[in-house]
Formats: sequence, C-alpha cells, structure tokens
Amino acid sequence: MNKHALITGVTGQDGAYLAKLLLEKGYRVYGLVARRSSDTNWRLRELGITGDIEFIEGDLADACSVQRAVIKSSPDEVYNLGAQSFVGSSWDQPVTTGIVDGLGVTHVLEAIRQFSPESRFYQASTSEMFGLIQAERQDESTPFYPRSPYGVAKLYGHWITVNYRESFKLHASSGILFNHESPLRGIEFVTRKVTDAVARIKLGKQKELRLGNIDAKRDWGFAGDYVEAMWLMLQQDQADDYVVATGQTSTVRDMCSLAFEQVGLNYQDHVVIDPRYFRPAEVDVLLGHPAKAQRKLGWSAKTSLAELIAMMVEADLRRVSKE
Ligand code: GDR
Repeated sequence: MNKHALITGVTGQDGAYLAKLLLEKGYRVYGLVARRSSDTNWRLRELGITGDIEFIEGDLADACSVQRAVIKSSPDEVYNLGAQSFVGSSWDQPVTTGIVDGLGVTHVLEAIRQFSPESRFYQASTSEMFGLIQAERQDESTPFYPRSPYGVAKLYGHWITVNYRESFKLHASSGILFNHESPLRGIEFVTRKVTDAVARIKLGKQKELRLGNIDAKRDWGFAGDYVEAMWLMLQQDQADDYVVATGQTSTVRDMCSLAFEQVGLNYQDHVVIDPRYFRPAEVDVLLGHPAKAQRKLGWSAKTSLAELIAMMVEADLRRVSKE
C-alpha cells in the first residue's frame, strides 16, 4: 500500500521539491491549493510533476476546507508548508499573515486531532523566530525573539505544534529551517532577486539592481537538501524539533559578489542601495547549529552557497535568454 501525504503549500518552492521527493519514494501526494487568479503551478511544471499530484482546493485560513482535505486524503503524513512566507510583506499584511501562518497551523492540527490522529505532522518553522540574536549560533535551545509579524505568527505556529504534541500525543514535529533557496525560489527573496538581475544585466536587459540592507547575514542552503530533513523527521519514532541549516553564514553583499562573479561582473558596478527595501526591523545575522539534525536524523547540508548561487545563476540565464 502506498503511503499518503498531504502537503499544504504544494505549489511553493519547498512544496514542489518535497512532492517530487515523496513521489520518488512511492507516496500518493495530495496538495492543498488555494484558488489564485495568477499561475502558481510553474514550479510543479518545471519539475514535471503537475499531473502526479491530487489537488484539493482549500485554504489554511478556512478550517472547514482543511478538515475536508484531511478526510479526503487520509494521510499518513501531513506537511504544513503553506504560508505567507515573505517577511517584507508581513508588515503590510500583518493580520493575514497571523491568520494563515499562525492560526492556520491550529486548523491543520485540529483536523488531524479530530479526524486522523495517527497522521504524522510536520510544521515549517523558521529561523526568523530567533530574530534578535541571543546566541552566536542558534540551535533548538536558543531563546526566540521574532522581529516581524511573520516571525511572530510563525512562533505561534511553532508553539501550538509543541503544545498539540504534548497535549494530545500527536506525532507533530517542527523543522526550524534557516534560509533555503533554489532556482524555484520566488523573485521577491533576495537570492533569486540577485540571480535574476545578474542574468538580465549579463544579457543586456537591465542595468542596475536595487537592494536594501546588504550587510544582513544569512545561513543559506539548498531547498532540495532541506526537504529531505523534513521527511526524515517524520520517519523517527519520536516527534521532535530540529534546526536545519548549513552552519555557515554570509552577508547579502558576499552572496551578490558570488553571483556577479559567476558571469564575470563586479557587483559594485551595478548594485544601488535603495532605502525602500529596508525593513522596519531587521534580523541582522543568522547562523544555525544543525548538530541535532546531524546526530539524530543523519542529515547534513550537501550544497555550498557558491554551488547554490552558481545553480541559480545558470537557471536564470537559461530562463531570461528564452524570454
Ligand atoms: P528572509 O529572506 O527575510 O531572511 O526570510 P529574504 O531573502 O527576503 O531576505 C534576506 C535578507 O536580505 C536582506 N535584503 C533584501 N531582501 C529582499 N527580499 N529584497 C531586497 O532587495 C533586499 N536587500 C537586502 C533582507 O533585509 C534580509 O536581511 C526567508 C523567507 O523564506 C522566510 O519565509 C523564511 O522563514 C526565512 O527565510 C528562513
């Protein structure tokens, strides 16, 4: 019998890579999708898996639709990856972000508790919960201090997952994932904004790249590596929380420099600092310490930042040259 998995956010970067991984493992994959007027299936198309997923229409903000999705998919595993995931937008849409990224998690957990209590649950927690840094390297015991409505909402999602695990003995785990990128990353996130601009500048379609705080430091890994950690968490006897990161940190400036060098350009000739991209409160530095994931899951990041950026620049050069 094939295992069933339900993925919320299946059309997002992580949803697409996870769906591919689970399909390769022989799972029947169901995806919760909200109706949108724009095309959201491009990632699934790029991975060639659109036809292999059973879509269920619904929205994390709508508890009834989440219940229906859980009943319909009778899942062995539920991966809650759906979210308003852009930190910058969370100041413009703080309530929507709170409903979807916070209460939405309770909707999924309640649906599991009532209709499918044997299902294993994965919550997409985030390094944004650490925010204002309390420790040089962040691990599962580092105190949280979120710095955006997104981080605050995700912290609720994290704790409600812990609470349902302790209250109702659900197999509910949280992956505290640090930044993870890929050619499927949305254009609003800084790595993809940079690699897309590098391709356009190289091909003569753009001159400059406007960025905000390029001194921010992030621990960037490859999303394709990180979805394996999600799956591994749900294969453990005990549910738990894990930091998933590379253990290396770099500035946005260094990441930019790598991307421009890839096509023989110097970022200083093209990058313009634009205060419009500064955030009301910033997370200055993130650096994960993924020792527990390594020890208990046997997981570690395989892709370096240089390899990741090279992969993304290559993909954007191909895309932009076809336009
Ligand atoms: P982040 O990712 O907020 O860390 O959250 P993002 O790529 O948006 O920002 C990273 C850092 O770059 C700085 N920055 C800019 N960011 C954007 N988007 N655009 C710019 O022009 C720009 N200039 C500088 C930002 O200020 C920030 O410091 C991501 C998301 O995927 C979350 O959903 C996820 O939870 C975390 O990573 C882990």
